[in-house]
Amino acid sequence: MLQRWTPITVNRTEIQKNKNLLNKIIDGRFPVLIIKNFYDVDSCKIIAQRIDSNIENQDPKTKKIGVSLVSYINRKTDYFLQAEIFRKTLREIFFGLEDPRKKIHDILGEFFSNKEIKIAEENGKKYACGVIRLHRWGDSASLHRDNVQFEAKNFDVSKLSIQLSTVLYIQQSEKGGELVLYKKSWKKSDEKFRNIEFGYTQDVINNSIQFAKIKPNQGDLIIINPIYYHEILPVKGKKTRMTLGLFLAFSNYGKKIVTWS
Ligand SMILES: O=C(O)CCC(=O)C(=O)O
Repeated sequence: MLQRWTPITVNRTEIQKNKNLLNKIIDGRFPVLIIKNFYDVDSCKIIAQRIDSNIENQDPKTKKIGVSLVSYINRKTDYFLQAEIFRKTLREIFFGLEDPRKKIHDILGEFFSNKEIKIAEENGKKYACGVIRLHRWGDSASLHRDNVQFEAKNFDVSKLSIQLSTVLYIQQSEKGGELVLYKKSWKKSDEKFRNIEFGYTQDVINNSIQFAKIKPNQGDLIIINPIYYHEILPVKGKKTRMTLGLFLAFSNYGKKIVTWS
């Protein structure tokens, strides 16, 4: 029997008093930290409108705007080239609004006041900062986990031992599109359950584990430990599910937290 694994939900103002919340996400005691009303809803609407009117019209099949490192594991030069190209695109999308990526950096600064928060850099080149993902009617993301330490050993960010993932909900779908997190973290022997295209078969999570189901809510920010298996259920309805994703990583004793996408 699947059992609930309960999320932690807070308002932005409660973070100062609860700085150790992220430790509970890192060690898997809780599946997700949901920060309610993190980013202005009207700004979310403007961003969604810009995506709808510009990007969607140009290429209605686009699944993402921005660069995701896992798509460039063996193409490091291309990754850094594309990161620069999309830096400009994302700036245009957020133009005149509070940049949500800066706001994410600021909140990380509140959690980790003894560390410096910076976009990751390697050989003087900045990593990509933020990827907008679009899920339309019928789209889903099958069971997967994210772990740069295993996946992208030739990038410097892979040397950091603790990785978290932040996701800002820019727009939710009318129905469906829930994020489901399972209390099962990835281990190397799970690779036998890997799908050819993407993700893992359901066998990787046996049916006796806890899970959490999160309904995206415009303006909320979630923080998860992405080594725990998760999936996005199929989106239903005409409204595109839109998110902004950003990873962060650090080591316990290092002075820096780096971010990338
Ligand atoms: O969009 C979400 O709710 C979760 C995103 C996700 O699955 C991921 O970043 O790996």
